[in-house]
Amino acid sequence: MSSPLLIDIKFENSRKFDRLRSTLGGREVIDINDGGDHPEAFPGVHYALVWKPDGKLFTRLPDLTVLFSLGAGVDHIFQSDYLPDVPIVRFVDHTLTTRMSEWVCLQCLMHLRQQRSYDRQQRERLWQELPQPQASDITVGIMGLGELGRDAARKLKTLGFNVIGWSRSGRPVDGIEVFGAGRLDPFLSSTHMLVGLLPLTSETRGIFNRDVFSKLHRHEEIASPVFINAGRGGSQVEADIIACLEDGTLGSVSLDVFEQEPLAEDSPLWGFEQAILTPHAAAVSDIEALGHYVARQIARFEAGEALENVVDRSLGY
Ligand code: NDP
Ligand code: OXD
Repeated sequence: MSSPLLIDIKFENSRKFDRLRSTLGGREVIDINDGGDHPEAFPGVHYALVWKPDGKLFTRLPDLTVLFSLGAGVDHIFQSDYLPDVPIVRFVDHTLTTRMSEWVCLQCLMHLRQQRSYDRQQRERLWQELPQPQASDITVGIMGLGELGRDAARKLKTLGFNVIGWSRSGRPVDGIEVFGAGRLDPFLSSTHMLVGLLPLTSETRGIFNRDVFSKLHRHEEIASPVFINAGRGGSQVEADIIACLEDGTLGSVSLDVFEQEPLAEDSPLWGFEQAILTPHAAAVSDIEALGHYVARQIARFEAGEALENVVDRSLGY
């Protein structure tokens, strides 16, 4: 008999849950957040799909065999002290990747074309041309060259930016210079716009700090250096970002992720003209694409084929 799929996602409405269920080919789905009366344990449940799960959930799943993440990131899963030794499959999906690249390209262009300054000029009814370097005058350095970083790199290149990248392994990526983990300083000193697309792990926590920002390359004609982050807020030190915006070490930022989410109403970050903030919405998982993906992975698993996009637990991503 096929195992149910248990879900621990806090859906904002039941329509999303119904859309997810409709993609799962009739498999029984248990939504533990539906307000129903659920048993203490779920024997016979082999699969679970989670987003920021209750840490103790796994103690209730004695037969768990494969764990799926609603998102590309899995730091939310590693926070549990009760994580069983089962494969963790993260979500890798074309539409997610495409939308992330749209967000990254949009931010780079916003800063290149000084849109925030033009917004102010519009409010002030001021007719004034600003300097206009072209994309090829700017080097975008991407930290994290995985599924998302590689696609963003390709699209930024198409827009004309010089693109370089930095990753743990330094694995080559077509068409861009890649710096390995030990070559962070030369990477930073060539970079005008720093893009963070890193997973949150013990190694990347707090990596975007004053020391890193102070090594970036300034372009005199735009509000630079620029820091753009859509990886995880835990990788950035917000007190340093604020201080660096205040003293000019950073010219402008775009942030989609924050140390605490939602961002506190009294965070000074809200108030900077040169800070573009979005509410962890750079690339939201499409619920139907997710359902199809999970169904396909379960079918592979049950046919004895390898699961895809399994997290390396020793690396944490
Ligand atoms: P991948 O696992 O495909 O890529 C991760 C990249 O980071 C790899 O290039 C990896 O290096 C690099 N990396 C990891 N650890 C280190 C380290 N210690 N030092 C240097 N490089 C490191 O992830 P994705 O591209 O799919 O996603 C990246 C992150 O984006 C997710 O983990 C998630 O946090 C975030 N995200 C945010 C979204 C949003 O809406 N804001 C949406 C989706 C994802 P190597 O190539 O050597 O392995
Ligand atoms: C993800 C996210 O990890 O949306 O996919 O943050």
